[in-house]
Amino acid sequence: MMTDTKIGSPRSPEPVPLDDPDKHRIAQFIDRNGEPTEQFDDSGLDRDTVRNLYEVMVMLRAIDERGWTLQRSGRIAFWIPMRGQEAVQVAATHAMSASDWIFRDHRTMAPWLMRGGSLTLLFAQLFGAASEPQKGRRLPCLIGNRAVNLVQGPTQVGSFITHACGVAWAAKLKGSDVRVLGMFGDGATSRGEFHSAMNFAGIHKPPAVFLCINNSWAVSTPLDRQTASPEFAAKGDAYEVPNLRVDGNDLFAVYAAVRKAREIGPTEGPTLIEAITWRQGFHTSSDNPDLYRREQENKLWLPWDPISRTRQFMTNRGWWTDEDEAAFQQRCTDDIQAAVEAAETMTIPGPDSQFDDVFRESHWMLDEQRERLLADVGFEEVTG
Ligand SMILES: Cc1ncc(C[n+]2csc(CCOP(=O)(O)OP(=O)(O)O)c2C)c(N)n1
Repeated sequence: MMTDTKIGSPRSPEPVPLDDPDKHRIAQFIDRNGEPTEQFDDSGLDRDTVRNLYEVMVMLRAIDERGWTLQRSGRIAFWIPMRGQEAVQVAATHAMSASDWIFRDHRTMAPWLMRGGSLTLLFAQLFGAASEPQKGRRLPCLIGNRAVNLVQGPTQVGSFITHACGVAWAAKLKGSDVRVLGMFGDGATSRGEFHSAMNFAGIHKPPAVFLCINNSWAVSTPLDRQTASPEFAAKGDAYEVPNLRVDGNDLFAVYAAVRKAREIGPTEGPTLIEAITWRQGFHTSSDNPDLYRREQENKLWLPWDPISRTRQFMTNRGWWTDEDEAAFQQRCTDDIQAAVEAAETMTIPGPDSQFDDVFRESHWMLDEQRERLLADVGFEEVTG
C-alpha cells in the first residue's frame, strides 16, 4: 500500500488480491478463466439460473453504457457507473428471498431489475420524470420500490446501515422469516452508522447480511486511507459479528456466501461479508479518476472482469454460445432504446413539487413558500 496519495498524483498500481486468494482469506469458486477452483460449489445454481443471472449482469452493463452516454451528451444530469461490480450485486440479490428487505447504495441497480422493476421506470428516474417511484425528486441512480421491499439508495453514504439493522431486529421481534440485506461500499465503513449497526448486531443478533462491497476506492480515497486494518471483514470480530471475505467478481462465491448468511436464521443473527471487487469506471460522471488512479491498475483488474469470467464458465460447459451472446446483446440494445424513448418524453415535475409530501395535509407556511417560488420562477408545467 502506498501512503502518499495526493490529488493529481496517482498512486502506483496495487497488486490484485484476487490473484492470491488464500493469502487474503478470500473465498473463490472460479478462477480468472472461469474454471472451478478446489473450493467450487455450484450451490444449486443450475444452467438456466446461471444463464439468467448472467443476462442480468449483461443488461446492467448495457444500462451502464447507455447511462454514461446519456449523461455525456447532456440528456441526464448525473450517472454512477457500475461497470465491474455486476456479479456481487446480482448474486447477493438472488441469494435473498423475495420478501426479504434490501437496502442498496448508489452503485447497485441489480435489485431493481431482479425484483421486477421496469427498464422504462429506471430510465424515467434518470430523466427525473414525475411518474417514477421517487417522483423525479431524487438523484439519478438512487431508485427504490417500497412495493418489493427495496429501499431507495440514500445520498448520505452508509446512512442506511443502522436502518437495515433495525428492520432485521423488527423482523426478529415479530418472529417473521424476513431477513435483510444491506449493500454498502468500503467508504461506508468509516461512518458511525456502520459501527453502531455492528455493535447492535453483535449484541441483539438481528438476521441481517451486511455486504461490504470493497472496490478499493471511495471516490479518491484509497484503502489505506480508509482503514488501518488489512481487511474490512475483520472489523466484525470486534463486535462478535461472524465475517468472511469473498471474491466479489465471482458469481458463485458471492451467491454461496450470501445464501449461507441468509439461511443462518434469527438465533445466530448477522454476518458481515466483504466482497472484493473493482470499479472499472469513474466514481460518478462528476469524477476524474486520472487524478488519483493509473490506467495501468485498471488493466491489472480486467482479467478478473465478472462478466467475462461467468461467460467463460458457461461456454466451457456448452451453456452459452456466441449466438446466444449476440441475440441477448441485441435484446439489451432494443429494450434500452425503447425504455429511453418512453422515459424521455415523460412529464417532469415542477420546482414546487419539493413542497409535496412534506406533510400529509398542506401547511400554510409551505403554501406561502410555494406561491413565492412559483411567482419568482414564473413556472409552467414542462413536458419532456
Ligand atoms: C456522508 C457522505 N459523505 C460524503 C459523501 C460524498 N460521497 C459520495 S459517494 C462517496 C464514496 C463512497 O465510497 P464507497 O462507500 O466505498 O462506495 P463506492 O462509491 O466506492 O461504490 C462519497 C465520499 C456522501 N454522499 N455522503
